Amino acid sequence: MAQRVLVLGGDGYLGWPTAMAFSRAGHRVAVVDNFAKRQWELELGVRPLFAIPTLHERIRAWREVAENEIELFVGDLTDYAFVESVIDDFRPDTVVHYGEQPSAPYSMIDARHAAYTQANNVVGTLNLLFAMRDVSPETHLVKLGTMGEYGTPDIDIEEGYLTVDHNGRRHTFLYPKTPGSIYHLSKVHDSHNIHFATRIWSLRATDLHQGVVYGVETDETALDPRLATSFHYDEVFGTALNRFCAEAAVDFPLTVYGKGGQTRGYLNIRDTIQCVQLAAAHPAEAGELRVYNQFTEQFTVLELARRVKAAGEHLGWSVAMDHTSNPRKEAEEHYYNAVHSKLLELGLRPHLLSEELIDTMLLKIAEERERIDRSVFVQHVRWVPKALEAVGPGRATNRASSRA
Ligand code: USQ
Repeated sequence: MAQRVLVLGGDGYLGWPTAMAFSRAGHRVAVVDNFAKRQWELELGVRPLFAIPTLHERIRAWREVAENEIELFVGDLTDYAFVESVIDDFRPDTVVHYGEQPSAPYSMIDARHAAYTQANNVVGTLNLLFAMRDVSPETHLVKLGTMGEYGTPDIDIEEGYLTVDHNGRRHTFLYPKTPGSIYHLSKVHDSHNIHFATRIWSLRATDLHQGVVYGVETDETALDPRLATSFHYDEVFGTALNRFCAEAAVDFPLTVYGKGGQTRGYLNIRDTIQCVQLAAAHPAEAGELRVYNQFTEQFTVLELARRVKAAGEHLGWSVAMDHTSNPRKEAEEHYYNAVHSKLLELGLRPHLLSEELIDTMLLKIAEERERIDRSVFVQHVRWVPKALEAVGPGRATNRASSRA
C-alpha cells in the first residue's frame, strides 16, 4: 500500500538512495536535510568520491529520470518548531530517520565534536518523538541505530532485548549496551529515549541496529550519474570496506587497524534499503519498540582486507596491506555472535559479499581514481590522545591530588 514516507537526512549516503527507492516503489516521499554533512566535509577538507550535485539538483534529476516527485524540507532537527511543522505539513505514515552525525571518529576529535554529536543526534530524535506525540501519534518511526550500541560483549548478542533471571524472578530489558565511541553512545541515548516514548506515549517504532554498510551503487543511483550517492573513503566518514576498496584503487596499503581481529556485522547498501522498506511495510504496533539487528554477514577487518587484496590482485593490481597502529581503543580479538533473524523472517534477500561484488566496487571506484585524495586516508583522530597514552591510567588521579 502506498505510504507517505519522510526521510530525515535525505542528502546522505543512505538517505538519498532510500528516498529514491521509496519514490520508485510508488510512495509519496519527502526528504529533510540541513546540509550539515556538506559543512563537516568542508571543515575536514574531504569530499565524496563521486561529484554530488546539490539536493535541489538531485531532486530535479530524479523528476527527469523517474518522472517522480520528491518533496524537500530544509531545516535542522534540533529546532523543535521546524520538526513539528514538517510533521504537521506532511503527516507521514513512516519517518525513516537517518538525520544524525554518523561518524565515530568525528565524535572523538575533541570535546566540541563530542558535544555536538550528542546534542545534534539526541536532541533531533527527541524533537521528533515529541512532534510525533503531539501531532501525528500513529506515525511509525523507523530509526537507524547501530550494532555498535552493543559493543563486543563476551556473550551472544540478541535482537534488542535480554531476559534476565535474578533472585528467582525474571524480567526482559533492552540488551545492555557497551558502545565504543561518543557517536555510538549517542545512538544508545536515542534508543532509550525511543523506548521511553513507546512505553509512555504508545508511539510505534522500529530501531534498526545496523552494521557497517558498504557499496557504491543501488538500482536507483545507477540510473544517472547525477543520482550518485555520497560515498566516502576518508578516515572520518569512510567505513572499513569502502575505504579498503578506495585504498586498493590507488595502491595505498590497506589500513587494517591493529591485529585486525575486530569482528562486525556488515551489509550491502542495497540491503539497507531493502531492510528499511521491509520495516516500513510491516509497522510496529502502538506502544511497541521493535529492534532488528540489520546486517547480513560477520567479518573481521583482516578478512575484509584479505578479500579486497585478492580481488584487486585478480584485476592485476598490486595491493599491499598494513597493520597500522590502532587509532581506536577497541578489542582486536574477541567473541562475536549476533543474532540477525528478524529481517530475514520478514523477507530480506541478502546481497552477500562475493569476489564479483568486490570486483564491481573496485572497478567503479577506479573510474574516479583521479578524484581520490591519498592524504585523507589517515587523519590522525585518536580515541586516546597520545599524551594520555604515555602517562597511563593514573593520570587523572595524579592531577586531582596535585590540585587538592
Ligand atoms: N577499521 C580498520 N581500518 C579502517 C577503518 C576501520 O581496521 O581503515 C576498523 C575499525 O577499527 C573498526 C571496524 O573497522 O573495528 C569498523 O569501523 P568502521 O569505521 O567501518 O565503522 P564504525 O566506526 O563502527 O562506524 C560505521 C558507521 C556508523 C555505523 C557503524 C555500524 O560509520 O555510522 O553506526 O558503522 S557498527 O560498526 O556496527 O557499529
